[in-house]
Amino acid sequence: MDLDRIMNDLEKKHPGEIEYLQAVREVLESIEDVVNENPHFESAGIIERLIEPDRVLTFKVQWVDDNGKVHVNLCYRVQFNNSIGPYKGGIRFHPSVNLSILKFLGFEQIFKNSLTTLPLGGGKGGSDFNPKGKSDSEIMRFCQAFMLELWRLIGPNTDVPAGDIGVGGKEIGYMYGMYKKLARENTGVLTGKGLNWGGSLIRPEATGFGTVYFAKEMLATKGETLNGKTVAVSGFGNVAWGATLKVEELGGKVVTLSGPDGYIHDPAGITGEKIDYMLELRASNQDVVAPYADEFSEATFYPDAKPWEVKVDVALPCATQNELGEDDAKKLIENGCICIAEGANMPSTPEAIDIFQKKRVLFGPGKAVNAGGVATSGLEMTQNAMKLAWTREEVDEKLHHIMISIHNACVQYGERDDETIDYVKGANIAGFLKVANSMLDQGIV
Ligand code: NDP
Ligand code: 2IT
Repeated sequence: MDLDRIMNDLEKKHPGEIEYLQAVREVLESIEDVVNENPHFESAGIIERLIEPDRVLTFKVQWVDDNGKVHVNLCYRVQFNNSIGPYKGGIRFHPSVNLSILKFLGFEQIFKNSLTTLPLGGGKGGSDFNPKGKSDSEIMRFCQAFMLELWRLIGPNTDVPAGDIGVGGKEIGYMYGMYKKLARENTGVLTGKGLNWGGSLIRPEATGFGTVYFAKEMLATKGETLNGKTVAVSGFGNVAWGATLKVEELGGKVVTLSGPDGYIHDPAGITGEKIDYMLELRASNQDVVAPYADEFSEATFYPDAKPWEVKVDVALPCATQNELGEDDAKKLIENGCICIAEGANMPSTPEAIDIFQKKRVLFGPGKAVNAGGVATSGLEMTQNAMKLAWTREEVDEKLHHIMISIHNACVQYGERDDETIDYVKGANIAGFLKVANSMLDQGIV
């Protein structure tokens, strides 16, 4: 495989799509040897076919705010690859959303979904709509207008969106209501639904729980557990919340959370009612974590800084892409951090990953670590198809089992000669092989 030629061609076709090019390069670097050992992948053009999405829908959404002002937002759905199942992936509402970010997320989703062991293809969608400071009625009107366009492209066996940054249970509810009205059907067309209308127990917690289950498996390879460990978490959203809950349950202590305004350090630990307070902060829709330090006096707020400067054993970046750079990685290592597990998608920059890999600390990439969210979405689709609901324990057990299988797949394909594990390589190869072989089976379509 001529990696440089492929990347040069891609850069020429999609100049400036930084995140997308970054995600593709990382995967191609990992799978280069496997592709070279399997010439039939090259003769079937698997790589060139895999790195471009099947299709991208771009549309505008116009809506009216509570004061009668008209707004126009850019919206997208990227259907990347459906070789192993219907397109599946979240919807992100954030002012930073653009095609590059959604293509990187859709591309990552192909391999992540493949790792879950479930029949799920890869896709992603979203809008530059900013939910911050919007009223419930404004969010409802926007979600309805968004679905008015999107509904023709999706379906329970075609493309099944879910939440991501800025899209949680509330937004999924408004979108589902509009889809149901337009399509005149009640099906599992979206996941992350409310428990009363087809949602799965554990789905809200699943990404964070899965992240911690994966970190637990990583630590076990070094004979370590989470018990007594201090943990830095970034973000204060859905994933950060689930991860904090599970770390507490397993005997660890989360001491940070962060937002776009800075980070909170709470050496006493973010436990019990403080974890509930994270939900309140998030629901306040104001995009700041600073109020935590007013509410709990043992905590300190550090404006415009990141939690990676705090001395911890484990780091769980759970906010957004490229939030952990080279200097942050150096600080974590200097302070003795032994395990970094990515709850968010691509939160570490390539330079940061390079440092973690060279220092041989445990580093788990997002597509393996945070796959518990989409895996539990897959379990929600199964329950919807059966028209049955599993108990909390049943879903949690299945999720736990899936995270162990993903860890095993990373070990199988990522073990280095020195017996340490390259989880980036392991996850990319394991995820790739299933998709590439399915593409071969199905011909050039
Ligand atoms: P939420 O919207 O619930 O939370 C995102 C959190 O990150 C918020 O606290 C958000 O603040 C914060 N954030 C966003 N940008 C920044 C920034 N530049 N600096 C610091 N904090 C920031 O989203 P999720 O928890 O669902 O998503 C978090 C990450 O996890 C994303 O990378 C997402 O793709 C990934 N993920 C999510 C899954 C899910 O099921 N929800 C599944 C797998 C991965 P604000 O938005 O207010 O700026
Ligand atoms: O990045 C992700 O895996 C998600 N946002 C969840 C996708 C899903 O379909 O549940």
